[in-house]
Amino acid sequence: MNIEIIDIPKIENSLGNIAVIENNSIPFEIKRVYYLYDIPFSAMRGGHAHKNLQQVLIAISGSFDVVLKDGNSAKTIVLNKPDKGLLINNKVWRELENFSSGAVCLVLASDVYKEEDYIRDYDEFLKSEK
Ligand code: T46
Repeated sequence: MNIEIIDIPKIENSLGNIAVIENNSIPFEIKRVYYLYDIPFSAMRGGHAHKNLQQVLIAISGSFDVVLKDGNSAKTIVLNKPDKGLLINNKVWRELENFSSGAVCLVLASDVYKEEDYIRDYDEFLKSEK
Protein backbone atom coordinates (compact mmCIF):
# COMPACT_ATOMS: atom_id res chain seq x y z
CA MET A 1 0.00 0.00 0.00
CA ASN A 2 1.28 3.43 -0.92
CA ILE A 3 1.73 4.81 2.59
CA GLU A 4 4.69 5.33 4.91
CA ILE A 5 5.38 6.25 8.52
CA ILE A 6 7.69 9.26 8.70
CA ASP A 7 9.85 9.99 11.75
CA ILE A 8 9.68 13.70 12.53
CA PRO A 9 12.99 14.95 13.91
CA LYS A 10 12.70 16.06 17.53
CA ILE A 11 14.79 17.85 20.10
CA GLU A 12 14.26 16.50 23.59
CA ASN A 13 15.33 17.87 26.93
CA SER A 14 14.12 17.97 30.51
CA LEU A 15 11.82 20.91 29.70
CA GLY A 16 9.96 18.98 27.00
CA ASN A 17 10.24 18.28 23.31
CA ILE A 18 10.26 20.19 20.04
CA ALA A 19 9.38 18.36 16.80
CA VAL A 20 10.54 20.19 13.68
CA ILE A 21 9.06 19.78 10.21
CA GLU A 22 11.17 21.16 7.41
CA ASN A 23 10.72 20.55 3.72
CA ASN A 24 13.38 17.85 3.70
CA SER A 25 11.42 15.81 6.32
CA ILE A 26 8.42 15.55 3.96
CA PRO A 27 8.63 14.13 0.41
CA PHE A 28 6.69 16.99 -1.17
CA GLU A 29 6.49 20.76 -1.04
CA ILE A 30 3.88 21.75 1.57
CA LYS A 31 1.22 23.96 -0.03
CA ARG A 32 -1.47 23.74 2.67
CA VAL A 33 -1.74 23.01 6.39
CA TYR A 34 -5.02 22.30 8.17
CA TYR A 35 -6.12 20.51 11.31
CA LEU A 36 -9.12 18.57 12.56
CA TYR A 37 -10.10 19.16 16.19
CA ASP A 38 -13.11 18.98 18.54
CA ILE A 39 -14.11 15.75 16.80
CA PRO A 40 -16.82 13.68 18.51
CA PHE A 41 -15.73 10.12 19.42
CA SER A 42 -18.44 8.66 17.18
CA ALA A 43 -17.43 10.69 14.10
CA MET A 44 -15.92 9.15 10.99
CA ARG A 45 -13.92 11.62 8.91
CA GLY A 46 -12.39 11.06 5.51
CA GLY A 47 -14.22 8.42 3.48
CA HIS A 48 -12.52 9.31 0.23
CA ALA A 49 -9.33 9.03 -1.84
CA HIS A 50 -7.43 11.67 -3.77
CA LYS A 51 -6.53 11.53 -7.44
CA ASN A 52 -3.24 13.40 -7.01
CA LEU A 53 -2.94 14.86 -3.50
CA GLN A 54 -0.30 13.58 -1.08
CA GLN A 55 -0.75 14.27 2.62
CA VAL A 56 1.00 13.67 5.94
CA LEU A 57 -1.26 13.20 8.98
CA ILE A 58 0.10 13.79 12.49
CA ALA A 59 -1.66 13.22 15.82
CA ILE A 60 -0.45 16.45 17.41
CA SER A 61 -2.55 15.58 20.46
CA GLY A 62 -4.52 12.49 21.50
CA SER A 63 -5.10 9.54 19.20
CA PHE A 64 -7.22 8.26 16.33
CA ASP A 65 -7.29 5.37 13.86
CA VAL A 66 -6.74 5.69 10.14
CA VAL A 67 -8.28 2.88 8.06
CA LEU A 68 -6.55 2.63 4.67
CA LYS A 69 -7.67 0.72 1.58
CA ASP A 70 -6.18 0.47 -1.89
CA GLY A 71 -8.59 -1.95 -3.54
CA ASN A 72 -6.43 -5.00 -2.78
CA SER A 73 -5.79 -4.71 0.93
CA ALA A 74 -6.80 -2.79 4.02
CA LYS A 75 -4.94 -1.80 7.16
CA THR A 76 -5.50 0.30 10.24
CA ILE A 77 -2.81 2.61 11.59
CA VAL A 78 -3.17 4.07 15.09
CA LEU A 79 -1.74 7.59 15.24
CA ASN A 80 -0.93 8.67 18.78
CA LYS A 81 2.57 10.22 18.69
CA PRO A 82 3.34 13.83 17.71
CA ASP A 83 6.71 12.75 16.25
CA LYS A 84 5.22 10.25 13.76
CA GLY A 85 3.64 11.27 10.48
CA LEU A 86 1.54 9.06 8.23
CA LEU A 87 2.28 9.76 4.57
CA ILE A 88 -0.77 8.87 2.46
CA ASN A 89 0.01 9.02 -1.22
CA ASN A 90 -2.64 9.51 -3.88
CA LYS A 91 -5.16 6.78 -4.73
CA VAL A 92 -5.44 5.44 -1.18
CA TRP A 93 -8.88 5.38 0.46
CA ARG A 94 -8.82 6.72 4.06
CA GLU A 95 -11.27 6.78 6.96
CA LEU A 96 -10.44 8.40 10.31
CA GLU A 97 -12.24 7.16 13.41
CA ASN A 98 -12.02 6.49 17.17
CA PHE A 99 -10.89 10.01 18.00
CA SER A 100 -9.87 10.36 21.63
CA SER A 101 -10.96 13.33 23.68
CA GLY A 102 -8.83 16.34 22.72
CA ALA A 103 -7.41 14.69 19.58
CA VAL A 104 -5.95 17.04 16.98
CA CYS A 105 -5.05 15.77 13.50
CA LEU A 106 -2.59 18.06 11.75
CA VAL A 107 -2.46 17.60 7.96
CA LEU A 108 0.33 18.75 5.64
CA ALA A 109 -0.83 18.70 2.02
CA SER A 110 0.95 18.84 -1.33
CA ASP A 111 -1.66 21.12 -2.88
CA VAL A 112 -4.34 23.65 -2.14
CA TYR A 113 -7.94 22.47 -1.65
CA LYS A 114 -9.49 21.21 -4.89
CA GLU A 115 -12.82 19.39 -4.63
CA GLU A 116 -12.25 17.90 -8.11
CA ASP A 117 -9.28 15.95 -6.72
CA TYR A 118 -11.54 13.93 -4.37
CA ILE A 119 -13.04 10.50 -5.08
CA ARG A 120 -15.82 10.35 -2.49
CA ASP A 121 -17.65 7.28 -3.83
CA TYR A 122 -16.06 3.95 -2.83
CA ASP A 123 -17.32 2.05 -5.91
CA GLU A 124 -15.93 4.76 -8.16
CA PHE A 125 -12.62 4.47 -6.27
CA LEU A 126 -12.52 0.70 -6.82
CA LYS A 127 -13.24 1.17 -10.53
CA SER A 128 -10.48 3.78 -10.81
CA GLU A 129 -8.02 1.25 -9.32
CA LYS A 130 -8.63 -1.27 -12.15
C1 T46 B 1 -8.39 14.19 4.26
C2 T46 B 1 -8.81 14.16 5.69
C3 T46 B 1 -7.75 13.67 6.62
C4 T46 B 1 -12.18 23.17 2.53
O1 T46 B 1 -12.91 24.08 2.08
N1 T46 B 1 -10.81 23.31 2.52
C5 T46 B 1 -9.97 22.35 2.99
O2 T46 B 1 -8.74 22.53 2.94
C6 T46 B 1 -10.55 21.16 3.55
C7 T46 B 1 -9.63 20.06 4.08
C8 T46 B 1 -11.90 21.04 3.55
N2 T46 B 1 -12.69 22.03 3.07
C9 T46 B 1 -14.16 21.87 3.15
C10 T46 B 1 -14.74 20.80 2.23
C11 T46 B 1 -15.97 20.36 2.98
O3 T46 B 1 -17.04 21.21 2.68
O4 T46 B 1 -14.50 21.47 4.47
C12 T46 B 1 -15.59 20.57 4.45
C13 T46 B 1 -15.23 19.28 5.16
O5 T46 B 1 -14.24 18.61 4.38
P1 T46 B 1 -14.15 17.01 4.31
O6 T46 B 1 -15.51 16.42 4.39
O7 T46 B 1 -13.33 16.66 3.10
O8 T46 B 1 -13.34 16.70 5.66
P2 T46 B 1 -12.70 15.35 6.13
O9 T46 B 1 -12.24 15.56 7.52
O10 T46 B 1 -13.58 14.19 5.86
O11 T46 B 1 -11.40 15.17 5.18
C14 T46 B 1 -10.29 16.03 5.35
C15 T46 B 1 -9.67 16.33 3.99
O12 T46 B 1 -10.68 16.91 3.14
C16 T46 B 1 -9.11 15.10 3.34
O13 T46 B 1 -8.30 15.44 2.24
O14 T46 B 1 -7.61 13.35 3.83
O15 T46 B 1 -9.32 15.42 6.18
